[in-house]
Order: sequence, then C-alpha cells, then structure tokens
Amino acid sequence: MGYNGQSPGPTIEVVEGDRVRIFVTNKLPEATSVHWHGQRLPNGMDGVAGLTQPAIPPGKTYVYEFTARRAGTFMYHPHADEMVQMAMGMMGFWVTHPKDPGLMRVDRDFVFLMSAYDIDPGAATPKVSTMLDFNLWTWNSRTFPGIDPLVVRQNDRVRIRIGNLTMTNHPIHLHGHEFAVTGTDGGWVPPAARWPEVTTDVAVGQMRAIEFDATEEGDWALHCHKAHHTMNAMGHGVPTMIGVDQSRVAGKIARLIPDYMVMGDKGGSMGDMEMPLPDNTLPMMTGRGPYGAIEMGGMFSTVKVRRDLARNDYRDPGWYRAPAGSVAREWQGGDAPAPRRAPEAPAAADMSAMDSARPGAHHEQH
Ligand SMILES: [Cu+2]
Repeated sequence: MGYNGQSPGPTIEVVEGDRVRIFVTNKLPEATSVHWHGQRLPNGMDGVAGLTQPAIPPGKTYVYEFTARRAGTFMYHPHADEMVQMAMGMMGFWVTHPKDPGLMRVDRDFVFLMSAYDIDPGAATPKVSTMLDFNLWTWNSRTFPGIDPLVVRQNDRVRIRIGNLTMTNHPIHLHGHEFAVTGTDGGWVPPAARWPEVTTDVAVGQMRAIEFDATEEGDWALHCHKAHHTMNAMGHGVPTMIGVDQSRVAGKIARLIPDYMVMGDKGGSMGDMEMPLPDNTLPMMTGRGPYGAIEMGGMFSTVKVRRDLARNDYRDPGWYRAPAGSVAREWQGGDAPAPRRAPEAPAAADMSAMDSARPGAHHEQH
C-alpha cells in the first residue's frame, strides 16, 4: 500500500507562498482521504472524512488545493479508516522551505518518518488491529542495517527532521554532539526558547527538527532509546534464561530438533548468531561494523562525520578510521588498579542521629 507504490509516500517539497494543487486518486478497495498535518489551510482542504469533506470513494480522484502559508515540516496521512490505512504504511512527509533561502540555513537537511508494523515472522501483511504491541520499528519504513547512514562533512550545520506516526513516543538520541530542537509541527522554535539536548522525545503525531554543528569526526550512533525499538521482530514473552544451566537438556532436544539453539543463559546477545528464519523475516539485529556485530536493528542509524569529503560528495565513506591510540582497548599495563568500594554505610546509631536532625523526620515515634 502506501502512496504512489511506496511507504512513506513521496516527500513533497514546496516554497512558502506556493499555491499547491494535489490530485489524489483512490486505488484502494475502500474510502480514504488525505489530511495535511500541521498546515494552515481552508477548513474544507483539511482532509477529515465526514467532517470537512466526503470520503473519497474507491476509483475516484479528488483535488486538494491551498497555499503553503507557513515554512516548516509537515506530514500527510489518511483521515479515514486510519488504523488500517496507517498500519499499512500510508503516510508521507511535507517540507515547506522558507521564502528567504538564508533563513535557518543548513548544509545538510534530512527527513525521516517513524512508522511501526506488526508483521508475524514469515508473513507479508501487517496486522491492522494492533494497538501497541508492534514488532517492527522503522524509519522511512526501513530498519537497520537497511537504513542509510547520514553522511555529513565536519563542521556542516546539520538538520534532521523526524516525524512520528507510530502509536508510541520515541526518545531520539544522538551520540557525540549536542543538538537543539529548532522546529516543531508548529514552526521554528525562537532561538531564546531552545536548550541543548542529546535526546529528544518525539511524541505520537509530532514532528521535531533538530540541528547541530557536526564538529566531531566519527561514526556516531543515532537511535531511538527504547531498547526494543532497536530490534526487529522477535518472539514476545521470551522467558529470562539468565543463570539457567541448559547444557544437559540441550543435547536431548537437538536430537529431535536439529536447528535447536541454547539461548540466553549468559544474556541475550544475539548479534553474532545466525538463526534459521522463515522466509520474508528480518533478523532481530544483524548490523556489522568494523569491530564486529552491532547488536541493533529497527530505529538505528549512524551520522558519519568526515573531514575529507569532496565538495557535494555525500556518498557513504565507509567506516571511520579512528586515529591510533583513540579506541577503547584491552588494558596491558600490568595489574589493573583494584576496584574501589563504596564506603561502609554509617552505623544505625549515626543514621538515627541524622534523621532526628531533620525537622519532622520522626513523626511516627512522637
Ligand atoms: Cu522508539
């Protein structure tokens, strides 16, 4: 599904003040509409089926027409049978550039739309009645390692626009740099109202533009901070096996099920395991980096900051080559210093002395 055969649909880019006419032909077997999320427009162009227009019947073409009055970042999605149509990937991005090209100028301007799907391993059709328990968390309907890196030149001013059309919030975290939220669905954030961040939560139905100066060379992780959002489909309700000795039973099961794997008695690390998977199933997490497995899937990518990119050449430069001596390494300097323990807790008598010094601390005893 999606729009024009893709999900997300095409990113629509216009300039502030442009008069825009959009033809929407409904090739679905059911009615639809398109809502232009965040736009200032005539009420009848807002795309809420039943409220501001009749739903677009299957096979019919409707036209939307309005002036892009405000610069910023917007989204579009159906406002008819939303649960089904959005679960099937119908959504897209809209960027209205400022009329003054010098306003909020950046060197690199990225957009990605977050969407979530619930697709059983081996299946191809998303479950359309899932409310919260999705199993694929995507940027532009892709999961890591299938998401391109964001390639920038050192000292570039970088903007990343992030829209959330999933059913939960996503704390988006950037490594190695501080950023400011410079835009929301409501427009640019005035400079005096910004503060430095390394993580910003993007709530349901929201859009955030973050900006930073890419001063630090390297391959910097950019990801959602919910751990299960950087994984692909996995069994729900997997039991915790840490500390369980499965060695005796494993051999017996393997005689019955040749592909059987002992899982997780030392932890859940899956990055280096090759499990047999049903067709049409994404591995849970399989990215590989220069130092081994990157145990990530889902909402994860990298911002690759390089000093030596040719002008306007933003092809993937490969992995960062760290200067000698600047990578975490095994300690080879003789005995490591002994770990320092926390000082002993104060004796009970001291504790009560401290408590009684605090006004109101001993209410119960009085
Ligand atoms: Cu998330």
